[in-house]
Amino acid sequence: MKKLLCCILALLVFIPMFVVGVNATTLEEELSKQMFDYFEGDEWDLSYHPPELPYIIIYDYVEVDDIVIFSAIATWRGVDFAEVVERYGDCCVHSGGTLYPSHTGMFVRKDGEIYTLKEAWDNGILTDLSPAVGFCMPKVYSVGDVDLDFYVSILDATLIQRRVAQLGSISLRETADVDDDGDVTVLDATAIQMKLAKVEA
Ligand SMILES: [Ca+2]
Ligand SMILES: [Ca+2]
Repeated sequence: MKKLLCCILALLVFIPMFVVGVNATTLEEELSKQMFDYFEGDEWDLSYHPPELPYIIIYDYVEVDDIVIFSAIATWRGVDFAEVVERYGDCCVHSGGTLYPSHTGMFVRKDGEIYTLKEAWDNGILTDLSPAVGFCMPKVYSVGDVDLDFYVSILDATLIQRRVAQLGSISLRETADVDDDGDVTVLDATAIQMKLAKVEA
């Protein structure tokens, strides 16, 4: 009887872990497998860093309705160290000197098909990148997040006001140009304040 109780107890403890574990890894494994096929046609660049076995790294992913936004690389590909910032609506994607293709290594899966982020955006498959804010490889920021802490707060507006002429890094400038006019001005600080006021209202 005691044994039976122990077994039941063990099952109660392990079944949820198993179920959670399966759910947590399935999507990542599925994406890895699919991206291996996706990249397979590429020429391998083993001058970069020959891994013992070529594999796919899925860095970040998020499911939104019927699509998955994720970042991935194939380890057999060379890395582009360019600092690229691309804007998609109210978000900025900062390559941080990594990942390829499309400089950013971000993809969208819908109905089993893989699209680069740019393809998905240009074709209207993805119209809001904000669920991916907080991705770290590459980094995805909200426009207005001037101090790059992944949140838009009044501190970001203050930072612009204080340092309009001296915003240093390219990513800082990109996320600070809230109204997307190509320059960082006090109007961008105002735009952040208005945005925050709208959220609070
Ligand atoms: Ca911020
Ligand atoms: Ca501006």
